[in-house]
Amino acid sequence: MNNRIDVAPEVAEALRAGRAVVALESTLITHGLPHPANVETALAMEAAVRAGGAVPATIAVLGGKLSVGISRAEIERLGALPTGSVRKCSRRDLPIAVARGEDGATTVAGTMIVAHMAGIRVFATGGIGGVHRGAPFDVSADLLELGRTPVAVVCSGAKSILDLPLTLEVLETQGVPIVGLGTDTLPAFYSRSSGLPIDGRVETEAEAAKIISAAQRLGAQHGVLVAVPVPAKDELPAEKVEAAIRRATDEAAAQGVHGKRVTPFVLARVAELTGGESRKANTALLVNNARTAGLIAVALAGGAR
Ligand code: PSU
Ligand code: MN
Repeated sequence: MNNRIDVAPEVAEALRAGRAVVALESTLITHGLPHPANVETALAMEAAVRAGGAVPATIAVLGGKLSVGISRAEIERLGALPTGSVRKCSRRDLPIAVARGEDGATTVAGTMIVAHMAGIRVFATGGIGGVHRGAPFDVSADLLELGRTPVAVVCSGAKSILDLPLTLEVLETQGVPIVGLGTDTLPAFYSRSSGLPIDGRVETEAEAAKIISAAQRLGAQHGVLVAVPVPAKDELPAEKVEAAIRRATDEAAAQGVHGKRVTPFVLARVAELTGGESRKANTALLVNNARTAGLIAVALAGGAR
């Protein structure tokens, strides 16, 4: 591999032995959740991956190095930095952070790229980026990455701060299979269902692994989206968040917030406006997705056919 990627010994060892590894992102730590909930959640996700029998690999750029399996100390350090002080790294940002020897937080797209370079096939997060409401030309690079990088992304769909029907259209165009674990519809992050139908319902992690494995055997160069609804007891009714989302997206437009700043701005405002309730759902689904991804990675490593 190249000298710009640094893989933690435990992760490298597991990959060499063909054991299960799950990638985790870092933008969630620096831009997605406030301190100290961000650090607590990142560590809880690592523990949940382990509980499923897999090795966690949180990914970030550290001093210009693409780093796979960053330490607890690094998670704590990144999590305590002032919001916005670390570069948010999607595909187009990685060369800049690397060339300048910067620290960078990887988005879903950025994490997929680095995970694939390291040979990791499964990645867990909360929600992917998508097509923005009222700005259909603002399409997250996450969707295009899913169309070009063979990593399975386990998530709870996308937040309804986005235009979910248009997000599904772009995923279709990009050729991304959507596997619903115990669901026929795209989950809407805080809520179990967006009401939008998806095709690939499965009932178990092992069945999800079979689809990921089939994509690989077909030589697919694209990713697979594994959609896992938030646990029922932690679900937040869609109406409860809708008013906050409308207000936050309006404020973003009024204040001229655009580009990579839109998602963090809206996420932070929705969290402020909905208070602790949304935080609880957010943490619950992140930990549940990490555990689920661990089980999928174990099934894949066991040679799911
Ligand atoms: N959605 C969330 N929480 C997050 C993100 C999305 O509920 O933290 C982050 C992810 O890292 C995702 C990124 O990849 O935002 C998408 O940003 P953009 O819309 O600029 O592509
Ligand atoms: Mn965006």
